Formats: sequence, structure tokens, C-alpha cells
Amino acid sequence: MSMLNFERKYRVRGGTLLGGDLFDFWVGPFWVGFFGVTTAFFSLVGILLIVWGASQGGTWNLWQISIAPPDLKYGLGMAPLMEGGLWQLITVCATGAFISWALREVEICRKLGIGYHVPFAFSVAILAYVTLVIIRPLLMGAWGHGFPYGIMSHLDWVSNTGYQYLHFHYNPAHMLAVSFFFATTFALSLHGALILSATNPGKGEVVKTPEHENTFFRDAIGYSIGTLGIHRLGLFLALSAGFWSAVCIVISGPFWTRGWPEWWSWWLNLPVWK
Ligand code: UQ2
Repeated sequence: MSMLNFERKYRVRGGTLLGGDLFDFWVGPFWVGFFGVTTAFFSLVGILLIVWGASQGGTWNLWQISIAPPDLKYGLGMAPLMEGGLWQLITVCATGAFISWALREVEICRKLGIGYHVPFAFSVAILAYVTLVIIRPLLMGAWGHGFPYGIMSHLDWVSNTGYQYLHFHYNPAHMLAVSFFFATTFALSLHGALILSATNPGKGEVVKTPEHENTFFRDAIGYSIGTLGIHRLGLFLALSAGFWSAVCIVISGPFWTRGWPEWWSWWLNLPVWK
């Protein structure tokens, strides 16, 4: 594959955390690295296990394929392969692949001398997944509390788990997570629209500058957060959405076992109502 002229300039040695110079080379456009190898290994094994699991599941209907976690009776032990053991191995592969990929991002950041914002952001997404299939099952004492790997089956799991706490929208951390998800889409739609409006001014018109972008929002709402600021805000909103998602599920079960509407009785019992 051909190389863009700036790419050669950034193909520098070093920055590796593990493996030294051993895997410090490129294959086509891709840098390899030690964690590139571990990512490939975990991904390949994981995908093969999923495909093999699917072949034993009695359907090739994409919506119905599902690989379930073990029964609760197996607790935190290993389950037989066909009774959740496969799910356990796939979980190890998925977690291994995700963490390998994050560390590969760290190595590339070191190579380029840039900040660790991208691997940090990815780590929050990994945290949300790991909270669901490892941290919460560990706290509740059984791998069976993880969610099944299937398109419809994982949606059923979310629905059932929600109803187990009567009304998940009363979970305060869930409220925060949802609000951050909405705020993220709102901020990105404002930002995307603003950038497109400035860079597509119309036929015969010259492309506009950040001063125009600032002026739009100063005119509209008396405040502009700035070109760097909007990206800081976007990162904060998105990471907060992932973080509070992890919090809202990890407190459900390990720290609150009743319905979420009941949690609000502290509010109803405030002495101020007496
Ligand atoms: C902005 C700015 C940008 C932007 C956007 C704004 C020039 C190109 C979208 C406006 C954003 C504001 C006022 C924050 C809104 C707050 C929330 C929580 C959605 O000022 O600077 O840069 O893209």
C-alpha cells in the first residue's frame, strides 16, 4: 500500500512498553508492536470460539445466535464448555483484546509524543464492559450475572435486569448516565452543525474562520466555549456517560437489592414534609 508523504516522517522507532524493538515495525499502514500481536491473538481466538459456539447453538439466524453465561449454581468457578465455559473463555479473549488495543494506543501515543486522551477514553468504554461481565458478577458471587453474547439475548438481559429493580429509570446513576448521553449527542450536533456551516458557506463565498464560529454563539446565547473547549466538553460529556453507566449497573445488586423507586423513600421521609 502506498504511503502518504507525511506518514514516513512519523515512522520513528521507540515508544514501546513491551517487546522493545522486536515488534517495532509496520505491516502495510499498520504499526504492529507487542500489543498488536496480543490483540490479533485474542481477537482471532475469541472470534473462532464465538463462531464455534454459534455452530453448536442450533440456529444460524443472526438475531437468535446467543452464547450464554453459566448457570448461577457454578458461582465463580469454571463451568463446562457447553454450559457457560465458552462464555467465560470468550470473556477472557474480549477483555484481553480490548486491553491489548488500549495499550497499543498508549504505545502509539508515546511514539508520537502526544497525550494519552484516546487510550484514556477507550479505557472508559472498556470499564463499562468489564463492569458488566467481570466486576459485578464477582461482587454478586456468580459469573451467571454477566450478560449473554447475542443480539436479541443481550437486549432481553437488559430488559429483565431492569425490571428486576422494578423501574430502572429511578436509579439516580442511570438518570445521570442517560442525561450525559443526551448532552453528548446535543453537544456533537451543535459542534458538527457549526463546523459544517462555517466550512460550507455557499457558492462563491469564502470558508469562514473560528471567529465566525465564536460570534455565532456569542450572538445567539452570549457565550462561546471556544474551539478547544468544545472538544474538552465533548470528551467530558462522553466519558461521564460511560462512567455513570458503569456506576448505575454496579450499584444494582451489589449495593441496592430492592426496587429503585423505593430508594427515593429518603426523599419522602425528609422531616421537612412533617
Ligand atoms: C462553541 C464553539 C465551537 C463549537 C460549539 C460551541 C467556537 C467550533 C458547539 C457552542 C457550545 C456551547 C456554548 C456549549 C454548550 C453546552 C452543552 C452542555 C451542550 O462555542 O467555539 O467550536 O463547536
